[in-house]
This record gives sequence, structure tokens and C-alpha cells, in this order.
Amino acid sequence: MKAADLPLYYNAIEILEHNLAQRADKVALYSRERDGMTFQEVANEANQVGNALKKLGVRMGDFVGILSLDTPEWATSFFGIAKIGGIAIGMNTLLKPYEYTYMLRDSRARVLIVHQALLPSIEEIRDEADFLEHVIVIGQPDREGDLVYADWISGESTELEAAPTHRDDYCSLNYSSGTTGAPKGILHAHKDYPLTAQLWGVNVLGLKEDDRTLGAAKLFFAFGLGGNLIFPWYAGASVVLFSGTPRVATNIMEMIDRFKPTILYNAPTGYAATMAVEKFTEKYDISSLRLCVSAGESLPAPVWHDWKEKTGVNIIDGIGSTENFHIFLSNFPDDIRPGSSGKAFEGYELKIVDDDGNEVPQGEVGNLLVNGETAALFYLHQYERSRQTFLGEWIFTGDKYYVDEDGYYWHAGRSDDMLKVGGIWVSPVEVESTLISHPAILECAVVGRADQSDLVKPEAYVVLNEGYAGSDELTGQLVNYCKEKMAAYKRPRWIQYVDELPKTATGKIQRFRLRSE
Ligand code: 3UK
Repeated sequence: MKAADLPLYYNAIEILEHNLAQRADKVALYSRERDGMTFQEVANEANQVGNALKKLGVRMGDFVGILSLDTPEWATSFFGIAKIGGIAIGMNTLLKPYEYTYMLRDSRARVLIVHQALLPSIEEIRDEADFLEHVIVIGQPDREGDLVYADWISGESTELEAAPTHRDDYCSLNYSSGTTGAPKGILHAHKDYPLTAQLWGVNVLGLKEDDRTLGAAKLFFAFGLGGNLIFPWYAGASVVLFSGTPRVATNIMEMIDRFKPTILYNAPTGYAATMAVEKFTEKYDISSLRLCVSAGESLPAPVWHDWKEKTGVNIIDGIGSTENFHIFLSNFPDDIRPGSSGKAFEGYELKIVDDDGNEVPQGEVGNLLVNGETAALFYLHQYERSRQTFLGEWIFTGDKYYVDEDGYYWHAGRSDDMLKVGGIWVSPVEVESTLISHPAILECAVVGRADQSDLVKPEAYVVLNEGYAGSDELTGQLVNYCKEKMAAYKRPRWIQYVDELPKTATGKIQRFRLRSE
């Protein structure tokens, strides 16, 4: 399938609404919050959201923020926004208030749909979000003037005509982080949704109408949004939304036991954490699963084999990126090489090049470039960085790769210092600047270190100020300090006290030397 196969004027609402002709009364969405919602019910509610947004003055091309746990309202909001030609900002729920200020300002969102659990993070920055006019709360508001989602849509019509969006019009914005500087706003067009759904969801993963998906990966993350909402509905399958934290592995097991999904999306750390739960396959009935998917960081081969041995289920590891929207290189259900990212598939062309842009011979490590029609075109308001990543038809992924003699691709680290922790970006520079703001620390460097499952976590090397001495107590204080100042997953898991850090002649800290130690 090619972008040109879609109608020129195409709205991603089709992904939801094509189901109305064939399976309007089938349950489309399971959750703990609400009874199973049929495709008809979801479509009606999306229309109500669209109508209510129009009344607030939202027009084609306007941005609307979604800052919510994975509840049914996330899904109805997303499709309501898309249908009127708006652009939904799927905001990471794990961030700190100042990061939301950036996103709201950068996107100039006038409307924010926020879950009550996340209201406190917004409350303190409300005055700084210059363009924000309306806040809709899923649950109970704190502030006068804020709207209650349920009341806001209740009087609205369930009929709505879709905006005549061009297939190249944008419909979503996600913020991704880089080593330094502001988050990178990545826009995707309406066309990218059916394309990735077909190219990977159907052609590679083999999603079928009778599947039911569950994501430990959240909807604010393109991995979760594609895997656990867009692709299943494209295929006529159902989704299970989980609003709790996936960090507690038993939460996910309970959801599988209760809602019987056939497909699970998780990050490698999620699979490792699940297996740390003793006798999990006896405590929970997970026999409904037919396939598991892993992405966000590489899945170590031992984790793959352990999972297979304990559950009998294969894990499909594929690498995706927010820039490409979803997975562009993947293992296949009937062709898996554990530990590798699999092989190229139709729709994405891959190239491994040296630093001069020349293709490297098979077996040699180089920079992975990808060329596919679901690629974003730029980072919002970031001209220089855009030019470094979006190279005409090719995207510079920042990942190092080599191909083995049978054609499987193996991840060999990053060309920047960025870490993927539990599948989510962590910038060592951000952790370092947080640590340095603590009075005990003179200087520090943060690198990735593999834990017992071979999964990377941040480790800090610190030089203390005079008058301080390294101790378990200080380590505890520093880790807590990081948890307060940043999203908790960014905290260092180990702290090494050293007398000095390796540096270049010009005084630049050499993280790579710490990594090899
Ligand atoms: C790394 C992987 C090895 C890699 C994503 C699936 O992770 C996603 O998007 P992000 O923009 O990060 C992209 C970067 O993450 N990575 C992702 N998957 C793998 N490395 N093996 C993997 N399987 O560095 C890549 O450049 O957060 C994943 C679907 C949609 C996504 N957006």
C-alpha cells in the first residue's frame, strides 16, 4: 500500500468509522472504567467531542492537548479531534509541569483535555500557558470555569460531518526528547495512520478482526497509539485500555486475566519485570495471548527465550520511532531471530552507512537510515535539528546497526548519548544537570549500564564537593532528589563516587570511556 492509494481528501476517522458498516455493535473498547463500548458508541461519543470542540471555536489545523491516562475518553477525544481536522497532542503523562508549559506554548493549544489525576501538574503552570483558554477535565475539576468532560459532551449531537482534510494534513503531534534542548514536536498526517496500520499491523503482525489488543505502552507514546488503538480498529479488532501504571507487572497480568487479549504490547523491561513475579503463569491466566510485541529498546535474546519457555508465546521485536510513527524494521511471527530487530519489510527501505554517507559492507556497523512514506517531515520550530534528521527521503535514525549473514538487523547502540530506559528516552545531559544542581555535587556524568536482564538503566559517576563523602545515605538522597526534579524513570539506579571524570584536552567529559569501564 502506498500513500497515493488513499483518497486525496482522507480523514483518519475512517479507521474508526469503517467499522460501522460491518460491526457497529461489536465491542471496540474494553476498560476498567466503563462497560465495553461498541464501535457505534465510540463513534457517537467522538462525534459529540467534535461538536463540543467546534463550539469552543476549534477549527481545522488547531491543536488540542490530551493529557490523560489511557481511558476511553483518550480514544474518543483523539478521534473527535481528528474528525474536525484538529491536531491531537498526545502528552506524556510522566513529565513535570515545566515540560507541559513548553508543549502548550510551542503548540499554542487553546484547548486541553486533561484527566483529573493529572490536574495538579497543570495547575501550577496554568498562568504560563499563554494560549490555553479551555480546560476540560475527565473527572472532577478543581477550578471554576473548567469543564467536566461528561457534561461538556452530554447535550451534543451524535451526528457530525468529517472535516474535508487532505491526506497530508496533520492530525497528531507528539513530543520526543533529544540529548539537549527543547523536546522535538513531531507531526503526523492523516495518511500515516492507515499506512502504518497496513504495512506493519496487518502485513507483518497479522492483526485480524478477532484479535483483542492490550498495551502496557501508553497511548501518548506512538508505540501504544498505533499498536493499541489505530491498528486494531483498522483491522476491525478490539482494544483493551489500561489506565494504571505498567511499572507494576502484576497490573498487566491482572488485565490479561480479566480481559483476555490475544496480543500484548510491552517494552523489554515489562517482559523482564513480569518474569520476576514468581509463578506468574499459575497466578494469572494469560492463555488468551497468541503473540507479544516488544519495542522501545532492544529485547535481549535471553529475555525472549525465557518468555517463550515460560509462556509458550513468541515476542515480535521491532524498532520504531516517533519520526516514522511506528515500526519500520521487524521480526515476523513466522521468522524470528531472538536478539535482533528482524528484517526489512515492504513499505520501508533501509540503508546502513558510514559517517560519510557511504553504504557499509554486510557485517559492519554503521548508521541506520530509513525511507518510508509514514515519515514526519520536520521538528516543529526546530529548523537546524530538522535538517540533521530529515534528509530528503531518508531519516537519520541515530541508531547504529549491522546486518548478519542471513539478513537480520542487529542494534549496536546509538550515535548520540541518548538512553532508552524502559522504552522511553532519557537524556544523560538532563540527569547530569539535575544532579549538579544538588549542593553535594561538583560534577558528574551519566551513562547507560546494563542490569541483570541486560537492559539499560542510567548510572551516575559523581565527583563530590568538599565536605561531602559518598555513602548509601547520600546515594538515597541523590536518587530521591532526581525523582522530585524529573520524571522518576530518569533517576540514576547506581551512583559511583569518583575523584575525577575522564575528559578530553578541551575539558569535555568522555562518557564513552565511562561506558567501557
Ligand atoms: C529505539 C529501539 C532497538 C531506537 C517507537 C515502536 O521507540 C519508539 O519511538 P521513540 O521515538 O524512540 C525511537 C528510538 O528508540 N528503539 C525503539 N525500538 C527499538 N532500539 N530495538 C527496538 N525494538 O533508538 C529508536 O531510534 O520513542 C517504537 C513503535 C513506535 C515508536 N514510536
